[in-house]
Amino acid sequence: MSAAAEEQLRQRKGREGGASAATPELSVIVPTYNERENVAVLTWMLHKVLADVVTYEIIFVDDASPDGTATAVKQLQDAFGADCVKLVSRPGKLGLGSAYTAGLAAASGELVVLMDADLSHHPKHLPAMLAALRDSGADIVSGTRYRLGGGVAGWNLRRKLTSRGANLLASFLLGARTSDLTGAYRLYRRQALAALLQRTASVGYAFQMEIIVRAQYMGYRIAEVPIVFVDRLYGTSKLGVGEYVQFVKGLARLLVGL
Ligand SMILES: Nc1nc2c(ncn2[C@@H]2O[C@H](COP(=O)(O)OP(=O)(O)OP(=O)(O)O)[C@@H](O)[C@H]2O)c(=O)[nH]1
Ligand SMILES: [Mg+2]
Repeated sequence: MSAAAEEQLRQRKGREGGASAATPELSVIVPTYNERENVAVLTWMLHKVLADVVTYEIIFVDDASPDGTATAVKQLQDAFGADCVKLVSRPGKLGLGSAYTAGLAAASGELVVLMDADLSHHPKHLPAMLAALRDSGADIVSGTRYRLGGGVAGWNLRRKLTSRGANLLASFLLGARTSDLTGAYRLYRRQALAALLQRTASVGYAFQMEIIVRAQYMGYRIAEVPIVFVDRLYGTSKLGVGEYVQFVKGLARLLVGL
């Protein structure tokens, strides 16, 4: 076992009065498609931030990335231990929604965070998100770019306006109380996420919107924590122009279907 994995195990045992920690408190689900350059940095950052705060596992859900992301994750398993870094390998690019479901099936934590691999979702926000869940008794903590203290770094004005406009339009039309409907950085109680994934059908940004609007309509308590979203440094976006069409379709479906 590596030194890092031993250290995590030691800290888990320390927090739990020596009991073995077979079940981590937190599962971090990270879908990946061509994120070879990002997975090691993300794993290291998560370890630095979480080791003293919570017991955790990281679950990468990789869709046969041609760049060899899965091989990079396997190297991380050697370094951090296969109980700390898990890999769910799927045969091809099957999309984000089903990646979250596959990740959840492999997760053992009572708390589950969904985050992107590209370092846009900084692990430093996790302690505040965990504290907000605990203190407020919420079922979901949504990272928000659109409350005081939150923001976006590295986007041009057009992308900022598009995102803000889409959020305001959707909030207005759907009566949403959450400020960031299209963000993907969220912490869930496991049962809430399982129930929501079962019912959510949209893809892309509309998926993030549907899940949080459904959560509100289903009566789940939602807290918000400001996050600063940083545009990806390495790799390329998987979102194209079709995303706008999907968003409008998803919005229309929610308007008639909720
Ligand atoms: N497993 C899996 N992961 C995916 C798929 N599509 C995207 N991802 C991952 O989902 C996360 C979000 O995708 P991004 O391409 O970063 O989308 P985005 O953040 O909206 O756009 P950019 O940051 O501008 O690239 C990243 O970790 C991707 O690697 C997919 O079909 N399958
Ligand atoms: Mg991204």
